[in-house]
Amino acid sequence: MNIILLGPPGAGKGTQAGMLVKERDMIQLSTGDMLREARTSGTEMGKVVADVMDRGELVTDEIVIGLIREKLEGPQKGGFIFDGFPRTLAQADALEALLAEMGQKLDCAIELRVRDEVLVDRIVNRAKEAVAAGGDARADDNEESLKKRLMEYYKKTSPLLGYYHAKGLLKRVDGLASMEVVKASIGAILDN
Ligand code: B4P
Repeated sequence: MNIILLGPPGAGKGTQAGMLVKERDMIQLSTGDMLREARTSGTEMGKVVADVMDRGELVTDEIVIGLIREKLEGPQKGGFIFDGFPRTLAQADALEALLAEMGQKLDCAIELRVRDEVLVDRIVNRAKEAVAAGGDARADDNEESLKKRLMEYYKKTSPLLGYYHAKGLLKRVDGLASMEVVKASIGAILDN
């Protein structure tokens, strides 16, 4: 089974993907995590990625698709949870083509629906909690970057909702509920 978790920044894509892989034989592919790893690599690509992420913009399709392609060549287990990918129509087309090359397809795209005000609270809290725990907040977890990340989401990513709806693959979940309730709603979709 191959599924996508879609939603604005802070909707809980990473949180839910992390919870799902603990219970299901699936692999989480988070482009956010891959890019955060790339930015610490000290390479030229890593520097470009860091600049783009800190501004709250989307990294180029070319870089992101390249990272996903590499991961799809690795272990497959019972399928993939795409967390934060695709984020553009070009990425969605590339994913369909990559899965087709592997003789696979996408089973569903799950939208986590959360109001903007709640997203801001969650991201600001995540930054505070990271600092309280003695670490550093993510460089893009501040109100200014978040404003840009939301604009990018509505402009470039939200068209994917119509794209997957037209294919009959879109499912919606109330992302405002508690993490456990969201997890149960996603589980019910997957079990059907
Ligand atoms: P991501 O790493 O994908 O992260 P995200 O959008 O911030 O959030 P996510 O939805 O995963 O939120 P989380 O579960 O952590 O992207 C970061 C950046 O990477 C992007 O801005 C972009 O620059 C770049 N990027 C990534 N993928 C890309 C792509 N495909 N193309 C181009 N660029 C790309 O949850 C957030 C907080 O909410 C947490 O603190 C969590 O504890 C809390 N929370 C979650 N669910 C909750 C719930 N139900 N109730 C209460 N709190 C909850």
